[in-house]
Amino acid sequence: MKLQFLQENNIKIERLEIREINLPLVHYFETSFGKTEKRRILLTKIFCNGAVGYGECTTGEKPFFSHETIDTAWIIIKDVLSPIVIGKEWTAPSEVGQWFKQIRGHQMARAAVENACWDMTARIDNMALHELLGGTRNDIPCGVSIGIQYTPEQLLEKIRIEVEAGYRRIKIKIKPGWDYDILKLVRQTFPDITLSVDANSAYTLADINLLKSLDEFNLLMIEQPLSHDDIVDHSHLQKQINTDICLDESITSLDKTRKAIEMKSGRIINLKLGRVGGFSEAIKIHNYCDEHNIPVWCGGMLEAGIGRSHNIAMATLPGFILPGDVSASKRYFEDDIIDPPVTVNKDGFIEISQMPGTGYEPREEYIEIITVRKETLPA
Ligand code: OSB
Ligand code: MG
Repeated sequence: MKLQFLQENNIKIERLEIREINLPLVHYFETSFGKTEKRRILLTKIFCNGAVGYGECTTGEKPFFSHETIDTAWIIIKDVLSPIVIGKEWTAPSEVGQWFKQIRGHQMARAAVENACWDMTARIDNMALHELLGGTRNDIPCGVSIGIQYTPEQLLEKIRIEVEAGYRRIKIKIKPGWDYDILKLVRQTFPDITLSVDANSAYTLADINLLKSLDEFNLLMIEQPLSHDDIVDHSHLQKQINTDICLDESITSLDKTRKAIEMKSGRIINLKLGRVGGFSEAIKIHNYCDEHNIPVWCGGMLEAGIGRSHNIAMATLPGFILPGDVSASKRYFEDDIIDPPVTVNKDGFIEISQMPGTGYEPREEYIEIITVRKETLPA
């Protein structure tokens, strides 16, 4: 069935649909760069010969995590990516990413299109997406990322809920003024949990003493303490602290990953599918880290169900040995856009569906209801 389709019809995008949906978060999410209460999410859907594929763009609403926003991604997909891909045939979805190589930046926009091509290929091949990617895990370990709260008590309560739910690693967001004292309190209350912190670039090397002081909390890692595009200062910092640095924002490509590892800018990589431009680049980075004994884990961007299901598929690759930030749908949204929603078992694992595709089907009617704009390309 697979070969027949591929031999007789190379796959191509006949039509590309982009839409924006709005989804309120069940609880606001605050990081050092700002607070999000409602998600504005760009979804892609591609069509070929009656087959479809879905993608989700992982941009934020504002350019605070990276330069991209949902609005820049909309323009890039419409004016730059769609003219490149529409009508052009491919035999493997990894080729699509190659066509975008000439584009500087805009990885999340590229990923939203490339990942839809992988999604469609899995459906056409009647194969599980994780299998198409080369994944080997039957379940994936999950952690949670807990934002900055109004009060320390609120944070402790959130941690308690997630620990009791079975999550295998707790990550809390830190920023100047919400760091040492908060961690001291968290550690006093939960001496044994696997704990990490994420600064989202809130510090500089001038904060070296504060960053050194965090060594006393036995953290699994400190994520992206310094500038969003830096690997030089992180390398200086890693030499001076015991806690493992994990790079998030800085890892935008395989090339950047290689340089960061060569410079010893960190010892762990948070791999985000959108931030690196899609599945092809993510697989390359995974393989590179695996060969260099650098543990990777799957980061999150407050994704709705389509992006979440793609993250889950990616996290089945063998090098994803640490718990990711991919957690249950209900932690984010009252009503996720996929059926079934993502659930996490009491031991803190997501069990991998062996169904063709992702095992999570987009709820078309519901998606239509929460759509605020839509365009079909070519126009
Ligand atoms: O730095 O990992 C991050 C959310 C939005 C932008 C950046 C980050 C995050 C998270 C949340 O930490 C991860 C999630 O639960 O999806
Ligand atoms: Mg991060």
